[in-house]
Amino acid sequence: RAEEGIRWHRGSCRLCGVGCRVELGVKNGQPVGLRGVPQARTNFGYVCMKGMHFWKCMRHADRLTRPLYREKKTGTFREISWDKALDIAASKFAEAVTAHGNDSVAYYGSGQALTEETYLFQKVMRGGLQTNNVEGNPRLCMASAVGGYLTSFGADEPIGGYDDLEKAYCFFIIGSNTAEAHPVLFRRIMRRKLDNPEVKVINADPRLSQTSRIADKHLQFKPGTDLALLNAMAYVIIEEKLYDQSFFSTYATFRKGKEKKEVSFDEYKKFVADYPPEKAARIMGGKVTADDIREVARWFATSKGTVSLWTMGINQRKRGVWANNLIHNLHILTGQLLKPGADSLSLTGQPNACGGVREGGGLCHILPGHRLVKKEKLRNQVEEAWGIPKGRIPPKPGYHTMAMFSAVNAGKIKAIWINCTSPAQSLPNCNLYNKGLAREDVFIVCSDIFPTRTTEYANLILPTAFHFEKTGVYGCTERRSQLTRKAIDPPGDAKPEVWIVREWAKKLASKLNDPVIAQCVKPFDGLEEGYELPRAIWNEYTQKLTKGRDNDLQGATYEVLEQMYDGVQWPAPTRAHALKGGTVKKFVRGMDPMADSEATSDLPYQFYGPAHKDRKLWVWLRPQADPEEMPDAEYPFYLSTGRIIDHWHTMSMTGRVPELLRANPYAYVEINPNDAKKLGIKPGDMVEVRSRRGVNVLPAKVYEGPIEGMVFVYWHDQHPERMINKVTKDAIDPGSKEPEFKICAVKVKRV
Ligand code: MGD
Ligand code: SF4
Repeated sequence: RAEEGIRWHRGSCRLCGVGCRVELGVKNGQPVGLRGVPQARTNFGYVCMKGMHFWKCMRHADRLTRPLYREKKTGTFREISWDKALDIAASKFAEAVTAHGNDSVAYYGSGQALTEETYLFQKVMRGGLQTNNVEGNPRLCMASAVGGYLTSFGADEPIGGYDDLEKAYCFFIIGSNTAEAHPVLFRRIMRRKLDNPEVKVINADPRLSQTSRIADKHLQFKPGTDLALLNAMAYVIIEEKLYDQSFFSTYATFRKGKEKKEVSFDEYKKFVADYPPEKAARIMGGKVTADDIREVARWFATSKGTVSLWTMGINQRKRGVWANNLIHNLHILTGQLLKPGADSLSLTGQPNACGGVREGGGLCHILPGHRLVKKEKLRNQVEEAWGIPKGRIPPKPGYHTMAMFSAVNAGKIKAIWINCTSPAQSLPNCNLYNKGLAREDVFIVCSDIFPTRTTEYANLILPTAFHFEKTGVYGCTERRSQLTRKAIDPPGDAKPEVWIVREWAKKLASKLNDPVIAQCVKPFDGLEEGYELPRAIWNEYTQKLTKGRDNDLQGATYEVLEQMYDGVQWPAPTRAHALKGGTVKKFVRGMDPMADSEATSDLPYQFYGPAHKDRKLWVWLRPQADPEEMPDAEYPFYLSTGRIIDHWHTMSMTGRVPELLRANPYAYVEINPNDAKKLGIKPGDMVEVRSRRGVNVLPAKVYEGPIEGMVFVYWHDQHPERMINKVTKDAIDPGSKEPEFKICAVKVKRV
């Protein structure tokens, strides 16, 4: 009877990158529950606790419902109409462009915005306002994985997907607390192991986490030493001849240095000879022995199928791209790739970091369809698709995230639109960048569903529709695009972003007297915002800009996505292929239509990715490299930060769900019992965690999680005393520009 009158609306989960297929229950126009979809191959009906509860924040009293404006950041917000709000936003951006040039404006978006939203924002910024200052928070999580895939496999995004989990015999989980950050996938790994006791799980992580608890071997080492581990595993694979010579001599070459110089297998062997397990174990410290390294290398190489899984412990590092390369190396050397149950699978943090941002042109150097900004031919293809003059998109990539907020600090950016993200809390060393956000000469628009630490710096706050209050596509970890249809109305005057951008662009066009800006949104004029508008945007993107690209999505129309229980994995160039679910494994002839159409030989695997002209996989010579900031006499501890199971990022959503807040109401610092004893810290004592940049005061959790000499704090808490990004360091990977959230030096004392 409780089910009476409830209609269930299919969509995907709002939160993490697993992309669970769910249904929202709606009764009398209000959300009343959420359940998994048993037919969905992403999650087989399971959802985790935060996924199950997120709908409870949909009607929270804090929801933003009217546009709010204040001239000065010290002033008080007042409600204004949409017309007035968009007029102000257009005037301020137009003024900045006129007075300071096109690169004085910027868009900073999110791997949680729908693909249609990211696509339209970047179209107006690049094609209309002629700036590539288009960035997003995936720079903070996925950029190193992108760099790794491009440099190792020649194409971004993984080859396989979740299907491999049920076929794998060895899981190599490194730098990922899958149990808490990707719980439903972790359940699949656990199930696989419980059903098949011969399956091995290796966990490589400086912290004993919930994930480590199912590991056959947990390698616990000093933060920042896993490049030595990965090279030492390659050493064992070579020493014991566990490699698959026929695989790598057919499909791979060996590369080194900035010049990407090709070298011989012998030279690679010489390089790896510098990492005998005994030496690596000494570098890694902790409890790792040479025998451990030998054993895990054997498991990895000799299993019938090995899947590696990693996230931010590898990506958020000064040498994140290198660490990604070294994982891929192991797969290429051993041929643990492309066959069932074998893959090098980077897990995405956010629900649409792959889809909307990596594929849709949401970063400063890429255009939709994995096109590089700096390539004229590719820019021209986009200009042609948009019907705008050739040469309209500038050739220079815009600011990457940390450069963008440094430019805000320096007053070089005069107007910035922040959508679906809260950099005032999520940027490393945030105190420094918040000074820029506070500048009166920087006009800030925030579009969000709730007030956040970032809206505190805004001039204009625009209330947006939430998930299930609008229609659009998310693309999860495994190249899978899933449609969520609008099921309920947003509260008050909140509007979908696609409507907001379209109306803003029209006003911009008239203020700057520029018909090309109007042209960017003309194809969408007059379309109803709940379904027709996002569908038209999706059509333009997929039909005009993915055709023939490695993420070809032409077959995945809204009509097809509505029919599919769990969406479509690209490439899906035709309707027929999309209706079969798309491509489970890229590059495999007979499975991937592009591997067939792009084939240049009879070989079963065809690496058609755009970045490697030789159409080969590349094994890289990458040395061990220390983090930017090492502990020293003054700051003797490593600090690491990450997620916990109950919360999502800045807690703007999960912090407003009573069940989740009760489960974990505030951040604490995890400290190893031996360190706690030395410092006289007992459980629950208030502890100061201080770096060269800032300080937090938090209760202590004395726990054998972090290795000795390391402390861990979850980063979700918004409280000014417990916002750990005041303490973290803004060092970045020189290749991917991703910050090293995972490692910096701190001192710790009881207060
Ligand atoms: P979120 O809380 O996900 O954090 O950091 P953020 O992106 O800043 O912000 C999403 C915002 O979108 C919320 O304010 C929410 O209210 C709003 N929102 C929800 N739905 C909608 C919608 O439909 N439309 C609009 N316009 N807004 C909506 C994430 C970032 O943080 C990332 S991606 C990573 S990987 C980093 N991880 C990390 C870490 O591991 N450690 C530390 N110390 N810091 C980190 N920061 C990074
Ligand atoms: Fe949502 Fe991720 Fe949980 Fe699945 S695992 S229900 S996608 S938060």
